Amino acid sequence: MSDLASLELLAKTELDACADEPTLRAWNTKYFGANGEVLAALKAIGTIAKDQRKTYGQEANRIKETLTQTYDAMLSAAKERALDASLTANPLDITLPGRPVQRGRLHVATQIMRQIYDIFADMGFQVYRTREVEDDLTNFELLNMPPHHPARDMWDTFHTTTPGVILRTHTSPGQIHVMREVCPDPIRVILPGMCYRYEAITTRSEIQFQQVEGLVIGEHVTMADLKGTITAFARRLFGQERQVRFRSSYFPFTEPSIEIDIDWPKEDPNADRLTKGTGWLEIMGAGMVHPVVLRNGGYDPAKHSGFAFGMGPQRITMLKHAIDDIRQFWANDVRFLRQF
Ligand code: FA5
Repeated sequence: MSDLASLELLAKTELDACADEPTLRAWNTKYFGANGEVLAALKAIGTIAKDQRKTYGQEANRIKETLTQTYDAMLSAAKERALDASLTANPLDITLPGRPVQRGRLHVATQIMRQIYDIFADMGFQVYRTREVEDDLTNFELLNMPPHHPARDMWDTFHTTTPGVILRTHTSPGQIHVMREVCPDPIRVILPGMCYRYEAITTRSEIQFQQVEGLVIGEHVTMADLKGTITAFARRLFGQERQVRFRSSYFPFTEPSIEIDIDWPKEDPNADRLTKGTGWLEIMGAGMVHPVVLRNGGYDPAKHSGFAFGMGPQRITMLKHAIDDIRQFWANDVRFLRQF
């Protein structure tokens, strides 16, 4: 028992002398580590003669409790002192403004696509996505362009090593997919996505660009519906005061075919360049779905009619934001992208 008393006295004296965290931890190892002296005293309980064991055990545990409590209190006080000292030595000014965080934003192409989706969604159109890798049959033949049809020259094509498998040159083959899926029900969809053309890259033409196709099929769908839809779209995107002009044109998959222009404000210093002096600017091709295409999609042209249109959102964005080079869209230059 006197051993325990002198152990406590010694341990307590040494503990009181500890001034910081390292000396405290060293003390703890000495008395409570794997070979610690207090721990050894506790382990010895079993070896004490039976009649003294109870008193010895109680005393050993009391010493352990008292020392542990004092140690814990001294350790947290030492940590606090160290923190205070370091804050005084290296003062931290928490009133300084933080470093600005770089924030991302939507790519300008995504922004315009979402605007287009919103406008057509308000008119009851759904978004229908189809494949970018197509076959010759769907990209051309089923759209009324048999092999060697001269209209194929309008679409220079990337071919894969598998014969007949190509990258789609426009979103129009999506018309066939959606028609075959939902026929004979009516259709009101837009078909957005990437297209690929083996063309010389210029400031207005890329080999990879987006298109948004539109397709409406039902009974009694007329050219008036096409004109009304496109006029409403153009005015929402470009401004209510815009004039919309419909010009006759040619596409193999529509009959009649048209091209759609909007007037461009003469005050705009770029007006002459953009409109080649005419004051009108083309925004898309369109027309009434050709009877051959309707039939290829499963519809009976005697009962159903429809209209389709196809636009290039990159060209439309160039107009909206006076961007003079289409290559900027995929060049990943943040100085360009940050402007939108
Ligand atoms: C077509 O691709 C037709 N499929 C559009 C269509 C759909 C007509 C449905 C009738 C009915 P075009 O080749 O003109 O047509 O392309 C449509 C739009 O895609 C163009 O007005 C232009 O905005 C965009 N576009 C075409 N080629 C490129 C290119 N190389 N780079 C960027 N945009 C392009």
